[in-house]
Amino acid sequence: MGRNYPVRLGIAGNIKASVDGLCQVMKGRRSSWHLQELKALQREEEAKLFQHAPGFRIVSLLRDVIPDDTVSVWISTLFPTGRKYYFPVLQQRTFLGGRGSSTIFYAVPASIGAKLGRPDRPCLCVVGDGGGLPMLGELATVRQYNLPVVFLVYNNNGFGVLEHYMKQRHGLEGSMRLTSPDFVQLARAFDITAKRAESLEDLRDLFLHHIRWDEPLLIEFKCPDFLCRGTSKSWKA
Ligand SMILES: Cc1ncc(C[n+]2csc(CCOP(=O)(O)OP(=O)(O)O)c2C)c(N)n1
Repeated sequence: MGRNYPVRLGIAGNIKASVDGLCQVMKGRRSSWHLQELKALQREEEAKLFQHAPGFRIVSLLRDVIPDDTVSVWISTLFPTGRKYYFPVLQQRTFLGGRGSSTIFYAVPASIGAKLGRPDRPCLCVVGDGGGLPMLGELATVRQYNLPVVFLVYNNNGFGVLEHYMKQRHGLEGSMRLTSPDFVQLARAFDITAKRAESLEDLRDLFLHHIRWDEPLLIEFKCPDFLCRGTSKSWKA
């Protein structure tokens, strides 16, 4: 204890007994946190995000339309860059994403593993065209084993996150563009049902009325660029 982090109060013991003991100690003490104030601040921040960070609206929309126990697997695409902060996780072990170097090729295979691990839960995989395409050969596996993962591919024909940085930091435009395929046709080539959404309304409608979570499915989301702009940095501004 104390080797990796300095410790102010070290407790070594059986977890249950220790937590029970801590509860006894804390009982009757008042928290110095003002929950009402914090809630008000949170609502204020969210209202700002709704106005200035359209990506936040997409993340919120997804939270609204997918079942609470959906296991969602993400890579760091442009719109979910704020997912770590703004996507409410409602049940344990339902939120997967590469941390640290945030590898973009993680989500597709990880979602297959997640579905196999918890076949009883819906599974949503969120990828960009850049991070998704190199791994979508795995659709063959998805088809072969009939794995009902829903893939949401945000296709902006580019490494959007990096395009944004290149523009902001170096004044370079267009350096991160990609020629991406038609993902609907690509999925259909694997005999996987595929749909296209071109607006937030389309996306909401698809999730509410056309997704049953019991078959492999791919949605290509071709959201207008301006709507999906935003990085975690600008979102917090
Ligand atoms: C394996 C790996 N290579 C490169 C990167 C650097 N990287 C971070 S985000 C990104 C672009 C992702 O593009 P895309 O998946 O199309 O999503 P978008 O940013 O367009 O929303 C890249 C290349 C990474 N995180 N992991």
